[in-house]
Amino acid sequence: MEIEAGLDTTNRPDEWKIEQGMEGHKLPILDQTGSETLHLYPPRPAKLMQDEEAIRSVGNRTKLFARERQGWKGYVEWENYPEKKEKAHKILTSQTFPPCPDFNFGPIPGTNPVLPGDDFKAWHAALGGELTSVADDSWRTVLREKHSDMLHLLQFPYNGEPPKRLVTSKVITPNPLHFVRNHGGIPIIEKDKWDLTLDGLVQHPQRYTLNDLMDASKFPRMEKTVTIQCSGTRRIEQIALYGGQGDEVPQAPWAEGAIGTARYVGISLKKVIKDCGGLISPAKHLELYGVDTYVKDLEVCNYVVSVPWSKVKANEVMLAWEMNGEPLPKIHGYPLRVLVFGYIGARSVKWLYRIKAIKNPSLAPVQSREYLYFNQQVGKYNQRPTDGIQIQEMPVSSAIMSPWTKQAIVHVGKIRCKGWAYSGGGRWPERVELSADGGFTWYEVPPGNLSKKGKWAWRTWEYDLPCEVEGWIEIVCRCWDNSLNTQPLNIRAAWNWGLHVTSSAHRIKIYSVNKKREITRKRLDKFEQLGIPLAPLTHYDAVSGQTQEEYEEYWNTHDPRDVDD
Ligand SMILES: Nc1nc2c(c(=O)[nH]1)N[C@H]1C(S)=C(S)[C@@H](COP(=O)(O)O)O[C@H]1N2
Ligand SMILES: [Mo]
Repeated sequence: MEIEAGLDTTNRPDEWKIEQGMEGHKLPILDQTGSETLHLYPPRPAKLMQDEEAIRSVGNRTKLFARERQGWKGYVEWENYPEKKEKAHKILTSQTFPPCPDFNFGPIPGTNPVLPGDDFKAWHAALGGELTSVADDSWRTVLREKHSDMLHLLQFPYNGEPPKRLVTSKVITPNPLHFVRNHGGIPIIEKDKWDLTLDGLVQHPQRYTLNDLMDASKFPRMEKTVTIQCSGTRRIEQIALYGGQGDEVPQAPWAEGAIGTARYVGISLKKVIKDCGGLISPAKHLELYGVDTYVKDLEVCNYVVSVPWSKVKANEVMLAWEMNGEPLPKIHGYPLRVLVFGYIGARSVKWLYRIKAIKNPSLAPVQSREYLYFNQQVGKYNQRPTDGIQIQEMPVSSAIMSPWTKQAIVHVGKIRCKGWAYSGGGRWPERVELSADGGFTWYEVPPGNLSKKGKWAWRTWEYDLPCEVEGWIEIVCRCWDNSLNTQPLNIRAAWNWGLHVTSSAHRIKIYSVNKKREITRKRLDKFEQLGIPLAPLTHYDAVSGQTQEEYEEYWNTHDPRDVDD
């Protein structure tokens, strides 16, 4: 075939990037089911549609989705009103919304907030009523309660984590730096207007005010140091390896900061159940209701999950009103939240208002359709919720907070490292190990370099990792817990479509510049004399490592490069 040079092109300007897999969201899917391969391109966004008549037929939204109770700003009760849920669903399905950016396969914006959450904002606006101002109110609460250096992964529903340097700067995470994971808005609840309903399969259903629950003569106080870890922690490593489910909210692109540790004060849920006369058969689970509104598959609900009674019975489920010596911040569930020790963060319901004793694990979407851990060969086109393991106890994991991947480090034989280690289910880190050679040889972090043990808490650590070599190395961190569980050695081994529980050993690539070596030391001195900055690593500087005389002198005194025969 003759190829003519010409100006006409059928390429798109980003052809090369697409061919190199750098714009995965623009790739056609190849359909090879027939004799010819078909290219299935992502469709252009269709024009937005709004069926005004259908929306109007639902009725007055301000009345329909009104605040259920005075003093509970941002609260719409959905679970008691199936017909209200249906109407909300009709509103959301009678129109289309602008598509959201694909951060999972495409580029992640370099902004803070990283993602705006436009779809959730649009859904809230479309529903109206009490939800109208929730997005703005929530952001105001973030700005009021959170550290100004927080990395806002998603503006609404708010999801944010501290930057690496602040994740482990304290063993107890200061409240403004504790990560936040929300599925909906942040309700603003007046403590004196709040109460908790306990119903379902209990002998005597009850309502409790906060003062009732704080009555120490009735419910003994409990004070615990508890680490909350989101199952999405370190998700970005799975995303970087392979694209997974790209749904914006459940899949906030967390790094290592979706974990935090605080000292909580409250009571054991078990005592409250006892106060209600105990469970009635066949109750085996407790369904926990949060005030906030969550939209899943355009269905609207309150945030609802469940925990098994066996966990409650062991006094491992706490109702807490105090966090690090302060009333619970609004963003963390004021006035009362649940803490399920050693479980995935998703069970620790914030803005708790109802507990219902039930027979089986909750059918609510967060419990039954999300936070599921699938086999690696289960993905978008062959997934059924019943195939996933319901994530409850968290496995052992760890992370290096310093240095960062792709950093160059000038050192004299040891690289200063810092990080955290955690294990769920009442197990705790016993040993943290670091490798400077990709996981072949392991150094133990001296036990004295780990923070104190706690049954339900992480341990922070630091270590000067010996490193003799120059060049790119991979530092790996892994933890062994007290049951001798440890972490899979690579991401692929634990990769899953839902991008949950990135528990593999944490790997970072760093460039080692070892000043203990004479050649390196001399060369660094030369760079300094010439006033050439060290960064960036990959910049070429025309400074030879040898003078012409040194070069020639070498060949005069050594075997030549070439041989004659
Ligand atoms: N009511 C309510 N409770 C909730 C959530 C939520 O969206 N709504 N998110 C859960 C998830 S997934 C996690 S990881 C933790 C995070 O707790 P934090 O925001 O206090 O760090 O809260 C859990 N409790
Ligand atoms: Mo979570």
